[in-house]
Amino acid sequence: MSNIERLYSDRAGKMRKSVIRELLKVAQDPEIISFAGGLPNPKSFPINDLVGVIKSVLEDHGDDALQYGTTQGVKGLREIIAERAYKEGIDTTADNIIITSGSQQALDTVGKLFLNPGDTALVGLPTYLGGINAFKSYESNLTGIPLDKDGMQVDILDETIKKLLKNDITPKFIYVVPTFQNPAGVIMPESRRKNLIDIANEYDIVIIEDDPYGKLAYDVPHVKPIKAFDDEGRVIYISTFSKILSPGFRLAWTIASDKLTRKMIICKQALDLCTNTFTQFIVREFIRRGSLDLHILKICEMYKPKRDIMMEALENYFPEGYLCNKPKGGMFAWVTLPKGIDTEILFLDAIKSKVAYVHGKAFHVDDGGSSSMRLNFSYSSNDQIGEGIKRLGNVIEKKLETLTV
Ligand code: PMP
Ligand code: G9A
Repeated sequence: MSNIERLYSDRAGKMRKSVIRELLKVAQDPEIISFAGGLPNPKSFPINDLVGVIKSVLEDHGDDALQYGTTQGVKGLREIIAERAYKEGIDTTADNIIITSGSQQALDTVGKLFLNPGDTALVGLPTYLGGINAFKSYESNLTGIPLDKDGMQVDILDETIKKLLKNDITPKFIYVVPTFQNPAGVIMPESRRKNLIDIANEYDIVIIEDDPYGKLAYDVPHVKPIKAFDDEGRVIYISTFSKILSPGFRLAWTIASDKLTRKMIICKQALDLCTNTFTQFIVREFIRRGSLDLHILKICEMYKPKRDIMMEALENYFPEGYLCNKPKGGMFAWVTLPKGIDTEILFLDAIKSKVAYVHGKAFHVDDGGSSSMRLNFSYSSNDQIGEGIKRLGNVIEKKLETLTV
């Protein structure tokens, strides 16, 4: 009998399965209405347009599109991203951009670059669980900073850093999802973004700004990314085509200073040599034709009513005392239930009633979040949203009854 497990690294032992990835399997049951994964609506995919784009890429650029590319990524795509970033207030060039295999790869790269075993990084309470898992896989300690309705609370951040420094611990970076946060849905106002930069400057640490949802704005004007206020080259900005076009392409990008970009390119080389060249050419052509901005408008028009339907259904079917801020953009509502119902336990009943969500603990690096749940509103049809929230409301009502008897 082999005992290969004894040969595993310490690191492998500490890696955690992603609850979201596990739930994707559950959600494949067609009877289940899934509010679990942060999936775009498949009806939004611009399949007809892409047929034409892919044909022209193969005919006009087949030799390069099917070849290995540089680690940094296709220059034409990086140039277009730089132009688009400039319009959002980030003054950069193609040289400071790396195309990554999803922003998940960028998060892993950041972990690889900064985290020794035992190092500390600061993350939101709650925060994106794929970030937690990527940083944990480098055996780091993650310290949580609570969020309020404006995102990460910078006064608590400042106090926490001071305390850590007193104990001779220098946190390596602050990981933040400032715009339509995953999972809490909140947006950080400009003044707080500036405070965050001031704190990072004061303690000479890095900010990892993860921004997949910034373009999915339904009720608020655009807020400049934190990177726009970064005069010292300490923000690594990450964004992705996953939520604004297609996650299947696995295309995202980083924007960082020269020296950080050089280092991240080396970190990436061992991961995949280069990002998928074919999809880079496809997306470059799609944007060049002016199709991406139209597509973003289309998905915002599709998702905003879904958000509204979910908010209304929550009001109709959830018991009194639940808490949920109406998200102004993105893909998620964050709901906290009354009477300390444990959403991880409740999940078993929810699945029996054919409805899924992600329980709140999955997004916490402390033991918080046990009575919260994250509900995705982009993936399901409008009818499914109403029906799914009704099912979930019933499941909660039943649980409340057992708690009161
Ligand atoms: N960061 C955040 C905050 C996310 O929500 C996601 C996907 N849900 C990712 C990173 C990873 O996205 P991708 O790898 O598809 O770009
Ligand atoms: O499918 C994934 O793992 C990406 C989605 C992330 C999320 O649901 O937050």
